[in-house]
Amino acid sequence: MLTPLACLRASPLSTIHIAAGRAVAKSAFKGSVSFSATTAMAKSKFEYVRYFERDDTCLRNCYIVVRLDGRNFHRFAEQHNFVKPNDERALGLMMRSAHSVMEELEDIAIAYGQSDEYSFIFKRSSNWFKRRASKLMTHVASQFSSAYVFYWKDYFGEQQKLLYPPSFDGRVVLYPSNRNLRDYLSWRQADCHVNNLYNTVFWNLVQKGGLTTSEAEEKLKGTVAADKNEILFSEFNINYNNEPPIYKKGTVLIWDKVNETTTKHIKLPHEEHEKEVTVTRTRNIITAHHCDIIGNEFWEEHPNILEDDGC
Ligand SMILES: Nc1nc2c(ncn2[C@@H]2O[C@H](COP(=O)(O)OP(=O)(O)OP(=O)(O)O)[C@@H](O)[C@H]2O)c(=O)[nH]1
Ligand SMILES: [Mg+2]
Repeated sequence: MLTPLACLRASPLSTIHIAAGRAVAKSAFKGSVSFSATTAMAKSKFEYVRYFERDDTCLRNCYIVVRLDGRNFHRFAEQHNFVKPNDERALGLMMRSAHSVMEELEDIAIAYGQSDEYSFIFKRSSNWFKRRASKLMTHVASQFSSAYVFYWKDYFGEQQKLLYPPSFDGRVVLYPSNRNLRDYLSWRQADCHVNNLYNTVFWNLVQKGGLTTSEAEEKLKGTVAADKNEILFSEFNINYNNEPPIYKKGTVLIWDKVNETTTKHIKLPHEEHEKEVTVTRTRNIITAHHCDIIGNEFWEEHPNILEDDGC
């Protein structure tokens, strides 16, 4: 078998065709030649393959939503002994990973997550990576995945080892108006609510009520939200409204401005002693909220998340 170096040496130079411009040939090592080039340098005959690349620039003025979803997390949760139906460690780790995405990548105005999914919303005016969908999506997915692994131990400790590398799929969706974007986020939060209510009743029936999973499934067939609330209350003394907001509402991450006050000791040139001075500066930090985003209140409290529709 040829080593990579041997391959390089063996490659026939005649296959490298210089169409035009200046090329500087240098002897890199004995018996082989490599090319270094100026920017004016031309293209090899292979260059045409670039034109097979698809233009995936996202339409201007639209919000760019990148949604990630854990691959086969049903199995992943089982294998890593996630608490049913909600594992605080898992939700915390998802939040930490999303935080890392917002910190590292530019122009994300808001993120929303629940279960094994997170949506990241790039500002409609963003020009990050020239709005190329594949670049945006892959950067989000890889940053999120590596953060998930990197911070695993902070949430699961030494007892629960990470048994295999998790992965997340990604998709890009464009929304042209504030209404569309809000409806998208409302859709994800409504999904969180519906699933969480179902899962809360289901696992109470199984874990506390002693039903098998099929019996619990059968009992819940055809029930509406009010029926599920009733089962929780009458059979398990649980008021669904008092369940933790992170389970019921998911997690919203946004940028917030905070004032940070620090004390500094300054000595002016013509003064004998140091002076204590308080300095206040405004910093942007990411904050987490587990609140309703379907109604208007959240959006009225944070008017800077959405950009003007008249762009
Ligand atoms: N026990 C437990 N399971 C969770 C938790 N969060 C997510 N999951 C699991 O992750 C699944 C996420 O749903 P899906 O994304 O539809 O299913 P998936 O198995 O990831 O399948 P694909 O996304 O299609 O690959 C849930 O059905 C749960 O099984 C949690 O906090 N606790
Ligand atoms: Mg999934």
